[in-house]
Amino acid sequence: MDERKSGYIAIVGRPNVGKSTLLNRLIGEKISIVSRKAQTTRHKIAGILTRSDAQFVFVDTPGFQTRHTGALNRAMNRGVTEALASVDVVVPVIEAGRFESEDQAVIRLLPRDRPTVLAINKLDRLKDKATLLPMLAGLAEVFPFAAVVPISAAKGTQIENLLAEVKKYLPCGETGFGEDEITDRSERFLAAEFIREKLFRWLGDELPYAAAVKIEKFEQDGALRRIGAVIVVDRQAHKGIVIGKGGQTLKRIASEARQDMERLFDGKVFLEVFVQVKSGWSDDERLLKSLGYE
Ligand SMILES: Nc1nc2c(ncn2[C@@H]2O[C@H](COP(=O)(O)OP(=O)(O)OP(=O)(O)O)[C@@H](O)[C@H]2O)c(=O)[nH]1
Ligand SMILES: [Mg+2]
Repeated sequence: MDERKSGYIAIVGRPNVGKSTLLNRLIGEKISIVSRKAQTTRHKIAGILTRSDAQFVFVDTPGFQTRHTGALNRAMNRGVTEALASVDVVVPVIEAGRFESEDQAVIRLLPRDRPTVLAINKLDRLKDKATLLPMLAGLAEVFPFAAVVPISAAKGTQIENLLAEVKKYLPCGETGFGEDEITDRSERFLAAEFIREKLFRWLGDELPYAAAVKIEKFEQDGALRRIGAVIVVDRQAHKGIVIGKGGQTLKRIASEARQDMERLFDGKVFLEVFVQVKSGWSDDERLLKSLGYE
């Protein structure tokens, strides 16, 4: 019987602190999408790291919303509170040198009965490392953290320290995932997410929030995958922007997403992407369900 340490760890925090970057760094593969814009992650996704002595199941969550309302944001916040309720260890993420009221709001949500290891991310951005000390002292008064670890998810700094602190609080028991499993999500889900990441990269500041991605076809033929996807937008005018002049924007989005898929799936991908207008999709509970929002 396998009696390693194993358990679930929720990664939570305000939007844009680097939660998804951290998840990818922890498991060493890109499975969670990242962008410089806030509110990139919309769905919980687990990343699994299996070592000889422990299995860590990290759950990346959407950035917690304090300002916006609407069905999509409500669904995203629900995902965060559900994750907090069901994990063994909590890793809240904040940014070095930047503790805001939104971070405070996340700290208020944390369950008091769960070991909580705070990660202070983007250490590489901090010019004067001495400013960390007063920050650490202040944080100790905010919440009884089991440990506080300054890290850089982007550079990979102090990640082993974070893992060592988390491991201390994992229960012993049977591991739930196989040795080579890296996520709880399907390739179909990941394919949609990779496309959504490119929308964030190529589509200005507003449009990515008004778009969703749906996979309509996913067929596997040996090492070849044939994938058909639809980008759902809110308005007719958005459709033209996504397609771009002579189809250039859509082509770039599809090509970059396909490369990410081929890397992760380790096989060739034929990807077709269309654009469809569905007004009000982000505030329509039924439509949200059909797009995979629980
Ligand atoms: N300099 C620096 N930038 C980082 C670091 N970690 C993440 N970033 C950047 O911060 C931005 C946000 O990263 P994400 O990983 O998408 O942040 P997130 O917390 O998952 O954001 P949401 O999903 O929107 O809540 C991206 O531009 C990352 O490249 C870090 O350690 N150092
Ligand atoms: Mg994210």
